[in-house]
Amino acid sequence: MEFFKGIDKVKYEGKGTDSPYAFRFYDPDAVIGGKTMREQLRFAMSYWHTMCAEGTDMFGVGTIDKSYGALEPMESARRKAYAAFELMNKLDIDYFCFHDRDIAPEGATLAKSNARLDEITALLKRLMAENNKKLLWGTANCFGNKRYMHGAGTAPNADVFAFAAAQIKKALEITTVLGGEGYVFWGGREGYETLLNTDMALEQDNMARLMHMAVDYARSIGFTGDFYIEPKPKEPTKHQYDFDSATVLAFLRKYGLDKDFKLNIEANHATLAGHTFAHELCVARTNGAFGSIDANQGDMLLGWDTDQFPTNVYDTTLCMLEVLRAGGFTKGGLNFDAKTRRGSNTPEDIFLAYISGMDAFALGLRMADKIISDGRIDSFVKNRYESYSVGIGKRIVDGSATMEELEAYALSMGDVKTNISGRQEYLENVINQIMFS
Ligand code: XLS
Ligand code: NI
Ligand code: NI
Repeated sequence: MEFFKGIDKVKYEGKGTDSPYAFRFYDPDAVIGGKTMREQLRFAMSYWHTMCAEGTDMFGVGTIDKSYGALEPMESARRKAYAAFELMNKLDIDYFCFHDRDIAPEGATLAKSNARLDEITALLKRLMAENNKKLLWGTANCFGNKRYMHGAGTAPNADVFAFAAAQIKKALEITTVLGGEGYVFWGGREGYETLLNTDMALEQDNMARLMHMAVDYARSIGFTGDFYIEPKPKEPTKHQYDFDSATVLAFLRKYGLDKDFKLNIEANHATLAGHTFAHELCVARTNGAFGSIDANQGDMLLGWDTDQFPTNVYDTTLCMLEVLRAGGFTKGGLNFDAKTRRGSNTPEDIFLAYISGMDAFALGLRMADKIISDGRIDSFVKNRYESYSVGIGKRIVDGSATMEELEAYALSMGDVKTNISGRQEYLENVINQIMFS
């Protein structure tokens, strides 16, 4: 059964093409920065947005039919699986990511939900082998069901904690069966609305307990992938505990989880936290915690997670610059945690959206590689900190300088004589010169 009729396999046709269903910049086999673009970018399809989200919002019903012609939920889940692989094949995407509840709808009991997951997991495993597709990461949806109204791992009710643990246990099992290269904890409703009813210390201790249990269990059943926390500052709760990269790093270190977890950075979550996407990536990278990316973009005029397909090439360029500086992806990749707008409600829109996102990141990779080989930015930064490579600066960096010595040095200096320009405008123009040359 073909679900996306009339759309052929999307291919690289280069800048000259006039086809909307072609890649202009994503040439999977082209080598950029020492690896093929396919290996550098590791694109993934998000099951929830692409296969499931129907365009509902606070003010209206769905506008996009994602039943795939089925009337019954499990039949729809089976068809979704086939449609997902057709879509990945046609877009030449190697990976996908899912929440447990995206692939199979929740049943009346936990046991029934698990049986449904087993059935669809077996189907996915077969389709993955037949189509040579891989699982970038799995996760559990511990936020949609009403039982999680006060959170899951941070719920005030121990029964809810237990239910979440059971759900995560199963999600770890199916992720392992499917050879998942990662497992994500996104905070969902792990946060709070008011301190008047909240024991913040206990909630965070419990979240860490759940993560320790999850890591130990996953390793015991043979999961060899990476664990990620995906920071997000707000929405759905007012205060999400995993606010941003720095906050998550502090949490991981406090609870001794920093050896087990890396970060999954989402562009739209970065801007919600008042940071740039590149800032969040840089914090992760410079702390040895860069893992994976949820590739999307927000709208700077809106204060929520709009999860739009990424098209801003400055952002994808600065993102890929961080990725290249981190040495590239290992087990992570670029997961399009993005959905078409409610008004873009046809299957064609989904293809056009992925093509624009993939091309925007392909351009970003090409530009980032050019910026590195151009060398002007890197050498400017290197020179800017030159004073730390000799004399007193070298002693500061070595750790041998003392307060007394620095005081004596400052006294002898009189005052600081040179403070060179940061040349921000020049550097911004260098980026433009490289990008548009
Ligand atoms: C929601 C998150 C979510 C995670 C996976 O804002 O981005 O989709 O990526 O649970
Ligand atoms: Ni995300
Ligand atoms: Ni998000």
